Amino acid sequence: MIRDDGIELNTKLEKPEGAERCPLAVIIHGFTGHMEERHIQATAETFLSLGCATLRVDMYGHGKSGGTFREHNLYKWINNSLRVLDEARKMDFVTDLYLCGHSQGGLTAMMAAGLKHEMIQGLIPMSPAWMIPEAARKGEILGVTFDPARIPEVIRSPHGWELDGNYVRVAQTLHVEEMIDRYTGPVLLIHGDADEAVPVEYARKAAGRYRNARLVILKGDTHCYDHHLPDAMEAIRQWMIGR
Ligand code: FER
Repeated sequence: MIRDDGIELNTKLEKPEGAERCPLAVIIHGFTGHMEERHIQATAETFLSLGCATLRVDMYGHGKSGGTFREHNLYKWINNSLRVLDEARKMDFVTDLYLCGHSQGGLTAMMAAGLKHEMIQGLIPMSPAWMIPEAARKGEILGVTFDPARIPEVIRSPHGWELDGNYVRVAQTLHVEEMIDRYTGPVLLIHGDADEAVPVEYARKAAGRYRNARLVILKGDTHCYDHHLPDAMEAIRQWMIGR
């Protein structure tokens, strides 16, 4: 557990066997997700197999962390990630810090990497949902539409979730390009070209804008790598070995 401004964040630290000092990868799940999802677990296992410790975290209002889903927003998630990175930096076995996030966690990782650029030796946004701010400015969130100038108190999805309107107000203020420009370290972007939640064009756009990026597109794969998860993990392995 790590406390962030009174909120308990559920975390899981795992270290590779036998390593005294090693790098550490912070791993962040997506919207409605948590640290035990198949693709998040696989990501942790991949880093561990490469001799890299992992720190998975359930973000505000998700998994076993404090806060409610309805009250979560991207400022809270970005603050959570800064707090977790500070905690990770203090662990005395840690050599380098990697930051990895899936979807909304990928967007969060991109924002945090911009804010803490000198602290992060590698950034791995997986299917990052970095169109959320743009979509929120246009009046859309996961297929639910609204007047962007008259944000409702609550956003209700046909899938059953409810989000406070503040989620949208916060999202509208984020300018991801500026945060991309602030992070000049190495980046690995992974994205399926049959992603149903985040268009693959956003991965191409991010790869073109980052100073030092590799882009791996998984042919025919979905948002959570339903078809080619081992290929997504192999992309991480190859990139890490090449560093
Ligand atoms: C959206 C598209 C994708 C959105 C969130 C996502 C909240 C994130 C998905 C994920 O994290 O898996 O419009 O709005």
